[in-house]
Amino acid sequence: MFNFFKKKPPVPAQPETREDDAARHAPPVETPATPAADAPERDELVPATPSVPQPAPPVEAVTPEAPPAPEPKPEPEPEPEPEIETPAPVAVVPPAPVAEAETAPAKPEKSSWLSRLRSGLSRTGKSLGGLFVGVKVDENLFEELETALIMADAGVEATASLLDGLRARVRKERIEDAAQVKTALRELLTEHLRPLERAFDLSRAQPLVVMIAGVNGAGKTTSIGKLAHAFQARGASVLLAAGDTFRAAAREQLIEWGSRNNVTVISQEGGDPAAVAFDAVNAGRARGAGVVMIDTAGRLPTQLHLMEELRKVRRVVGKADADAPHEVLLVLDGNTGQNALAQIRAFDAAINLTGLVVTKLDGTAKGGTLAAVAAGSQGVRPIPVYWIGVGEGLQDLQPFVAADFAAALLGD
Ligand SMILES: Nc1nc2c(ncn2[C@@H]2O[C@H](COP(=O)(O)OP(=O)(O)OP(=O)(O)O)[C@@H](O)[C@H]2O)c(=O)[nH]1
Ligand SMILES: [Mg+2]
Repeated sequence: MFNFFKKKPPVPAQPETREDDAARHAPPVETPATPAADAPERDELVPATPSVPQPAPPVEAVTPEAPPAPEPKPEPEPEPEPEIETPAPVAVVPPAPVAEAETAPAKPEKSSWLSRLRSGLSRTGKSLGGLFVGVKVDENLFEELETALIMADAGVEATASLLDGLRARVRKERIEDAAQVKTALRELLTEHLRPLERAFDLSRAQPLVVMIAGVNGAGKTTSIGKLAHAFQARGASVLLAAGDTFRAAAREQLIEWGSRNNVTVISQEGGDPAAVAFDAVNAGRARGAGVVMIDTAGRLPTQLHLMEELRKVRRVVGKADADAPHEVLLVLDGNTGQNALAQIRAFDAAINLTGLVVTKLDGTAKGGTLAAVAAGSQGVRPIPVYWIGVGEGLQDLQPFVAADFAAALLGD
């Protein structure tokens, strides 16, 4: 447990955090007590309410009662993280009892989530895959393919490149059978998407600090819950930071995921998301956690002050650990279509993304957007897609595999 109220020795200078904005997330001012002389330095991270001085809301570490992994170390105190100390007035909420089936669901068969991906992308699968049935290999087929790829949100660059490659191959190999053209397209699509396929390296830092951002409702919090499960299965101890301090429900949602996975959640009622992230990284270091995942509130790229807030979270995390965040992930709703490219561009400009998580591919997504990302359409960098979401369950986040995705796009 931590004493987040205890006087903290000077935190490394935080010039940028002092300059920060009036807060969207400022907590309600109920007890306008003047901060004591030894008020925690966190106050520097909490946006001030202009006229009324206010104490920093308490940071809570919601820790499961008997977690297997992150054992609070009674002593010794870690040198560089003085604010993470021993017991204190911190709320420790034991996890709600969870049904066995929820905590340890049977590993789903690959075929089960693949078939969900296939059915999620079936709109594109039918329109693209259907073109090859009982037709001659002629210019008409190529034209229809072009239209279908554009309709699937693949974008003009990817569509042109795929069709050029397909035409060349059909010519070179003298393909006359439509089914073989389909196979060739599948191979070309796989190669086209392959640069987005990248394994997530859990071991390159400890703790590995992962910041998660995205527009409202994209699936950030749910994905964090699923990732906590996956990382634990790979032997990593996990700590979560409820950086969406604006909505109580958002905090509770993350705490619920923490409880399902038996991991500690650092949270704070109201206040500054950057402060929560900062504390979580320090807590993760003090506890020897393997991964710290920072949830953030949803925001639109057009909400410039909220994008600035996200930059601040990233900056402040870097003050707790100079190399952090090691991964900055954008969660994209797979149903978003071409607008996803604008989201990638804007979030990348603000916080320098290292990866994507594409959710809700079990719904009615067209899926072609990833081909557009791979082609660098509309000025996006081809950022790796670490995972795809294919359902709401704990196991429904799967690594992105180019060949599987290409097959689903063609209805195979
Ligand atoms: N079918 C399906 N639903 C998903 C998937 N991922 C997330 N969801 C659902 O999408 C909804 C929103 O998910 P959240 O995780 O709360 O999204 P968020 O980005 O944290 O939302 P805000 O914090 O409000 O911005 C929830 O109902 C999730 O269960 C997925 O891969 N498939
Ligand atoms: Mg959320």
